[in-house]
Formats: sequence, structure tokens, C-alpha cells
Amino acid sequence: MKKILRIPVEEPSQVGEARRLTVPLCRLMRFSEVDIGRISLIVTEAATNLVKHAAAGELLIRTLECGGVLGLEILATDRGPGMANPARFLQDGVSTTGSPGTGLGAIVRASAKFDLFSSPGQGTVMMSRYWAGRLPRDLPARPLEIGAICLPIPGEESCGDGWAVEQDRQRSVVLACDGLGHGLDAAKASLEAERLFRIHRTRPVAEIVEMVHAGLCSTRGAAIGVLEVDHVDAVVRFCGIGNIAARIITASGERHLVSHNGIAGQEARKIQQFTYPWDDGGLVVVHSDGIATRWSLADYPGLPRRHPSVVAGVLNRDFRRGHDDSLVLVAKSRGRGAGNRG
Ligand SMILES: [Mn+2]
Repeated sequence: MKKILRIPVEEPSQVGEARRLTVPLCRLMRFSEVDIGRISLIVTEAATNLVKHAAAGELLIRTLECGGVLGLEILATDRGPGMANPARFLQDGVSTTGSPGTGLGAIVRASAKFDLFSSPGQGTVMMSRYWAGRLPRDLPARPLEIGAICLPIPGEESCGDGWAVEQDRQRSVVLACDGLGHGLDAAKASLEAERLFRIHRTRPVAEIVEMVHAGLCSTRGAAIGVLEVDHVDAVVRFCGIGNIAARIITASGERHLVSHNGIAGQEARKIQQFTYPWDDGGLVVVHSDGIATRWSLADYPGLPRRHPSVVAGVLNRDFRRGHDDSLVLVAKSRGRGAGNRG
């Protein structure tokens, strides 16, 4: 089950509203009352912080799954004044005295994972991850950590953009797709692309794209991109049909990956995979045309070091066009010794 809630929070009445909207999602996932209580606390504190800044504040709450355990990711984004020294807020937050006025301490204590990016004039993106249960000791290898925000056009329930990730020790493979138009039929094309991707995930990327292209003929079609990080050969391979943007960001700069025109399921004159060097410190960003392409991480010093969900949160906040479904997916290597968890 992959679900996401987008909740605007710009005035005090929306704090309670955010909590009321989150609880049914928790119940759907069969969380215990204890878990629901802790998640409500995170949502309430995060929403309260947004109201204080009251500039384009938004909560994005999405479902997580890891080794059979379900969880939620709570992202709070705003374009408020930001913090000159976020590390100091966090230190206050985790101290035993708490941090009156920010509520961050309470969120940190209730979270399995917490991260934050804030800069003066740009605003803040905060991430909290919560697991309703203990993650298993022996998780399968997942070399990349993933953050993804996939949202329907305002007013639509179903989302025509979609994504999927499959990983083992040798390779991580990512699918991003954008079903033509929006609404139910776009979502159907996207879900079918995800299904085909999972079936053919062990093939080379160009073959995966060919299989998805062939299989989508009964749908209205989609733009698709399949990206592989080969952890053995340290390369990225990418193959796309239509408008899925992909970039590799390393210390030496940003590199745009190439895809050919066409519509998967309808017309693809050329299906070709391209190979690029990869190093463990890198970041990949893949997005649909629901996100403008004019972004550069160079405008956000320090952001590439944050959790990929925080990076996705910043790009979604600042570059979502809002008149289309949107997907932005960010992937980066889990640091050595950072483990495989959550
Ligand atoms: Mn689109």
C-alpha cells in the first residue's frame, strides 16, 4: 500500500485538522493506539511549527514499508524565515530540558529517524520517520536510501505518476513513470508500468523499458524512465521514453541523463540505455514534468548531505508546478556503517 496525504497548514485550525486526517490513515494500516498517539504527537508538533512560520506550510505524510513492518514518514515544509543555525535548534531539541518554542525535541524523541534542512530566507524541511514495530535484524540489502514524493494534481484522488524501486547487493533499479494526462486512466497506466517493472526487474535497463513499452499498449501510455545504480561496476545506467528527467549530482557537479522522445505503450523510435560514472557520495534525482527542471542543488548549500526525503521535500516545495501530477524521487547511498535500517 503506497499512500500519501498532502495537508496545507497555514493557520491554527489546521493543526487539529492535520491530526484528524492522519488518524484514519493510521487505522487503515492497523497501527496500535500507542503508535497512533505518538504519530499524532509528531503531526501536531510539526503542524504547530508550520503555523508559526505560516508561509506555504505543508505536511506530506506517506506510508513506508520495510521488511514487512509498516511506518509513516512525516515531512513538514515551509517557506518561512528558516533557521540560521539549525544544528543549535536540534541540540536544544534533544537536550533533557527540551526546547520550548520549537517542539523539535518531542518530535526527535518520538521518531525512528529525523532530519532537517533549513536556511535563512528559504524555509525549512523537516522529516520524521516512524515505524509501527521493530524492524527485522536481517533486512535484505538496500544499498540506496530513497525519498519519493508523488502527488496527484490538486482535485484528483488518483495519481498518474508512479514509481518503484527494487534493490539487492549488486544493483538498485528505479522506475519513474508519468501516465498520460491525469486521473484514473493515467493511474492505471502507471500501475501497469510498476507491475511490469517488478516482473522484469532483473533484466538490463533497456530490456526493462522494452518490456514495459510492449506491455503498456493496452493503456493510454506513459513517459517512463528506468535508472540502475550498479554498485559493483560503479556506474549508473539510464533508459527513458518521453519526459522523465534524471540527474546525477556529485561533488564535481550535476549531470543530466539522456532519454529519447516517445510514449511508452504507443511510440518509441529508439530505446537506448546510457551509462554514466557513479561514486558512493553521489545522489540521483528523477522526476516527472510535474516538477520544473530549472532547479540546482548548488542553490541549497549542505542539502545533498541530508536524507533523500528531505532533498525531495525541498524540490517538491520549490519546483512543483501544481497543474499536473508530480513525482520527485531522490536516491543516495547509505553511508558505510550507517546500516540498512529504516
Ligand atoms: Mn505529467
